[in-house]
Amino acid sequence: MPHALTRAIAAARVILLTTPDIDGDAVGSIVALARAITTRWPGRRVIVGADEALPTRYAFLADPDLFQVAPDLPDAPIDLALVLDGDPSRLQAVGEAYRSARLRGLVDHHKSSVHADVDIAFLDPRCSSTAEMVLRLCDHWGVPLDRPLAEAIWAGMVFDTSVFRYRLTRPATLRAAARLLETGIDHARIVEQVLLSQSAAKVALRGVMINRMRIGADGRLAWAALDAETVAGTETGGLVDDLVFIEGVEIGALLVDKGEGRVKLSLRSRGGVDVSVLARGLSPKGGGHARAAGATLAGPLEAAVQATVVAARAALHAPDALKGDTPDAGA
Ligand SMILES: [Mn+2]
Repeated sequence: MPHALTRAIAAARVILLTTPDIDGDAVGSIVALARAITTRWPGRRVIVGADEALPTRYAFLADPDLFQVAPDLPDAPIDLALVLDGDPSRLQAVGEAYRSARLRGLVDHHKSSVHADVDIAFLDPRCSSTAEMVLRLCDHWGVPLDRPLAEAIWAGMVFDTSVFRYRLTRPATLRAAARLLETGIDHARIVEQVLLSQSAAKVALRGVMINRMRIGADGRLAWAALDAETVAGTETGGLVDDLVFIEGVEIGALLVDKGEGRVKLSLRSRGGVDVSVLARGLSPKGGGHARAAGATLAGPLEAAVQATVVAARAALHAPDALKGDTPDAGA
């Protein structure tokens, strides 16, 4: 167990929790860890900072004021900064607060996380979600599993496993899930809130994506590109899943023009290709899991599409070269 992390939290007065991507696992993990820390060590001040505001979908998990948007963070010297569910190198404005901390740590289940800028790492790439790792911390610290804690951890687990569909769902994951349900949480409502419920704009965007989808590499690659004008600020999380679950397709790739010369690439795999290696090959900060990964590429959109398709075709033709150490792992 992470004794160094426990000692660092016990010794800190002001603790910053942050993440590079505000998704269901990141929010669930942060909310749960903040609660666990203040329960176990009353008097600790926990600041939650991120590069974006908390999406309204997750508002039911946290006081909206809990998540503060960098650089507008409280002006307090940070003793310990922890990044959850992602790589510290991908922090943007909040990275300055992270680096200002006396001690820096990482709690993560991504296998491609880089350990630069990290003093203490609690990593478990076999874990289905960072939230599941936070539950282990709660147990280690003797923090009782109450309903608010269980709701936050459940949100993270169901988000990252897509309700226990993916390979990283292990017996331990389901045992942990059973304990969460035993607290009496409204598990179905949380699944609806974090995964199923979508804006009308996103459903319409899915239609556009499917219309623009291209299939290549003998039916093994599906990709689509969405320009900034079409996306118009609509959230695109999870759309890429529609591309990979097509019969015969092994890699799904969605490219979204974020403006200012940046293109967000989301990759999914269900064949032998480790897309975290593919993402890393396309951008030094790219990465993720064997079956779900991403990267930010340089624009214009057409150039990013071209680079992605070329790299994905190469990966499909030489899958051994891109296989990770644990081909069975992946989100
Ligand atoms: Mn995660």
